[in-house]
Amino acid sequence: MSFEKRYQPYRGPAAGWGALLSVAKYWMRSGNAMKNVRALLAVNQGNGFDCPGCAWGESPEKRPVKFCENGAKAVNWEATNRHAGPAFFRRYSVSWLSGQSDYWLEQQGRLTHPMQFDAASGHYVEVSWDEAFAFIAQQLNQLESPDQAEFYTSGRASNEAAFLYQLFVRAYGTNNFPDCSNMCHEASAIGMYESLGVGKGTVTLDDFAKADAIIVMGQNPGTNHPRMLETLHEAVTRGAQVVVFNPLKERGLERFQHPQHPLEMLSNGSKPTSTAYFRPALGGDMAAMRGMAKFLLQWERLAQATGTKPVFDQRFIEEHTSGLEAYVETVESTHWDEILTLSGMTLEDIEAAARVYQKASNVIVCWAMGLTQHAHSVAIIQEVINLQLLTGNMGRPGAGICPVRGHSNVQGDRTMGINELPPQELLDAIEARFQFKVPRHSGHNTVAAIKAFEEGKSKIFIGLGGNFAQATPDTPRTHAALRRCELTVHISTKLNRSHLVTGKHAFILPCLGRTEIDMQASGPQGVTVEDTFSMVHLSHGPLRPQSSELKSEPAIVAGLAKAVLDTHPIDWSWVIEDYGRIRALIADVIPGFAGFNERLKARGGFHLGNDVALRIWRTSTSRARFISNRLPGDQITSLAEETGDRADLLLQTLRSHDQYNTTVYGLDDRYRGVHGTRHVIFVNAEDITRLGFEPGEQVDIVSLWPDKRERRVTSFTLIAYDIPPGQAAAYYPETNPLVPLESYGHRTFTPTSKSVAIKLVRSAVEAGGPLISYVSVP
Ligand SMILES: Nc1nc2c(c(=O)[nH]1)N[C@H]1C(S)=C(S)[C@@H](COP(=O)(O)OP(=O)(O)OC[C@H]3O[C@@H](n4cnc5c(=O)[nH]c(N)nc54)[C@H](O)[C@@H]3O)O[C@H]1N2
Ligand SMILES: Nc1nc2c(c(=O)[nH]1)N[C@H]1C(S)=C(S)[C@@H](COP(=O)(O)OP(=O)(O)OC[C@H]3O[C@@H](n4cnc5c(=O)[nH]c(N)nc54)[C@H](O)[C@@H]3O)O[C@H]1N2
Ligand SMILES: [Mo]
Repeated sequence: MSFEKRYQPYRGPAAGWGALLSVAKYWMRSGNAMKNVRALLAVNQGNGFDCPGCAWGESPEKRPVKFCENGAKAVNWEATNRHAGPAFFRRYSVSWLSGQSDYWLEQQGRLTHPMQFDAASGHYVEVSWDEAFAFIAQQLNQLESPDQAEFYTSGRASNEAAFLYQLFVRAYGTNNFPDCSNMCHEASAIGMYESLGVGKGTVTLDDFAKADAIIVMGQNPGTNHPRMLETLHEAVTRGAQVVVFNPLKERGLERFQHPQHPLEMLSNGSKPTSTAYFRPALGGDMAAMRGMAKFLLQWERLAQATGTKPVFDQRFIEEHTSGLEAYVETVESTHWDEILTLSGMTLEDIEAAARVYQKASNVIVCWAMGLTQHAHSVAIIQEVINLQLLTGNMGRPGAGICPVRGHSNVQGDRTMGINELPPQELLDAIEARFQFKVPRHSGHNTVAAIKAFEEGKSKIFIGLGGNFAQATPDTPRTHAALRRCELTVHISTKLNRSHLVTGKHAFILPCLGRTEIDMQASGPQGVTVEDTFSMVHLSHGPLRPQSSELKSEPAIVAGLAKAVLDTHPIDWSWVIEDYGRIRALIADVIPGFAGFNERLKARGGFHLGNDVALRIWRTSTSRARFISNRLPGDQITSLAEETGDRADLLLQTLRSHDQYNTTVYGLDDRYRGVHGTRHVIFVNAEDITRLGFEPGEQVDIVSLWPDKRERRVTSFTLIAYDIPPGQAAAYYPETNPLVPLESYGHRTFTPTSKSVAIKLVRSAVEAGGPLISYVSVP
């Protein structure tokens, strides 16, 4: 792997040879090459395990290879032969480890033993599971109120682990369930619930094969959902339209080389993955959709006047929707100049997009973080839905909406009840089944949890996976808040920074990963997950555990629960003997899971069903609702009014090709041409000149916010990049210190990671800083 710092634009297709080489590199680096071939071949297979990468679904048909480059990185990352055990922690103190990069920390390998922080020596020291559980239980039982503890979940946790966790926490007495979803697809869930009565995607993989237009908004599947490229590629090949809305020209959304097509590989050929590419302003998609709706309305009127084929689906609108009149009024009263300014698109582009949309009979709209991490994200999602309702593209084959989920089981975790605002029906069902008084008041989301720590109101943090300290906004402030805790506990596979941001007491509880055999009293256990398409299936790890001391996530949750609650409300040890017993409880409580154990026997699992797909609307009007929201104002201008200071640029924070959220696998971002460093900021060449800098120069980035706190990250190299003027992009989590804790989405509380107002300041350049060799864009 190259450590040379270099920028050189990439011209090849996505996937293909580059991906194959990269798979080989990570595979060799895992130190477990032979063992991991077996593991990789079991990825996403009927009898294998669910890829711990993204939540894209898999068709049940048999194929020898069902993983992608980044899935292979995730597997090799987990199934490494390196270990961070007791000897490692004797050698390195927490303060020494804190000086290392996130990349270095995760490179140290798998955690092998439960560890307890010893404040006197400043080291983590080995502890037995029983002692750990007893200590944590004593701390939890000692709080004045259960609401002083926060129970975080990251979306890799299985259904079985998540269900037990929520049962334990509710029986303990709180709904404080901050989770990664709060920072991710919250806007999709809120927007969709209100408009449609369902918070999940309405389509399955089959629908993609039937769509004649697929719109991909605010998403970079070439890196984050690589298996989706196959779907897009197939769509383009059969003549469907694939329309992209993305300010960046993401390589995977332009060309793709199929790594499993020998001819394409040998001829080094490639095929397009899109047919049209539009580049909106950050947060400009709502305005773009509004513009499209304006064209559709105009054409509908023309069709009515001339008696030609209608544009709207009048029958669907009449039978199934409410709120059309108010929406049409809103569309009409939105002025073009506002639409053009906010969307950052030309009238011609908006018309072209509307034309493609109008011509297609079946349209699917997909999206990810580019739509959900803005202040007005709920309104963006609802505008997408409004458009689909006008044309009846909802609840029929080949049409619908698809919020493409992030973590492999983030959707399942919500289904299992990881929710700080639980639906009353869920609480009723838990109460009826387990006969205890469940807490009814709402709990803390991620931002509220950080605030509660900061104010000293919450005192215990327990994390089921994830990397809370790094994934969350306002990093130094969040770290300070976590340090105020009495106790921090992390259930993890690998070392990360959250383990080093300790409360007064701290524990690391190491767990089995997806790739490993989970042996319990009744034999090896499988766990279940739910993908983006609401398919639920079993996952069985094929590899021997990395250490005999590891426990599974369900076993750790049950161990904690037993220490806190003994056998209330269930016999925690008994259910761990056979996870079928946990699934039987899930079947009793969670809608859609009746006969759970039986239904898992079907190849590829089973579909949970989706009311929208059946045109059943569980909304306040019992119909699909057009919801009219106002376009937001210009963010930089309104912030300038509040702060008296005008930002240079609007920054989006995103993922490189070599990372999984806060886990940094490597320092390259192949498709964006960056090698050997992550300390770069992508800015348009004109903006670089306008701001008085030169490409390749080092800058500090500061963000603006009314509270006037200093938020700064230092020494980022300026890359002159093909990005719309006024915008910038840089990697997460390095830029999280710039995201103010109070800058979150309206109603979502999702940090606005895709729109941060920033200024650039010349860095005091240190010798040996991140200067990189620079091949400029021709
Ligand atoms: N290999 C790998 N796979 C992953 C992850 C990973 O880190 N690595 N993370 C997982 C998780 S948890 C998630 S949530 C997903 C994330 O998947 P993505 O959402 O694809 O991830 P990001 O890197 O945040 O990319 C955001 C994309 O949206 C575009 N964008 C930003 N702002 C806007 C906007 O205002 N409008 C439009 N139209 N586009 C915009 C950016 O240019 C970029 O292409 O991936 C999942 N899969
Ligand atoms: N600025 C900015 N911030 C963001 C985002 C952004 O785009 N920009 N994206 C947001 C999004 S979409 C998300 S989802 C969050 C992600 O937030 P998190 O889910 O909290 O973070 P991850 O980096 O996915 O967590 C990685 C850690 O999980 C642990 N882990 C891995 N596998 C397992 C396992 O099988 N079991 C257990 N118990 N632990 C495991 C490892 O110890 C690893 O270090 O970040 C959010 N933060
Ligand atoms: Mo996510």
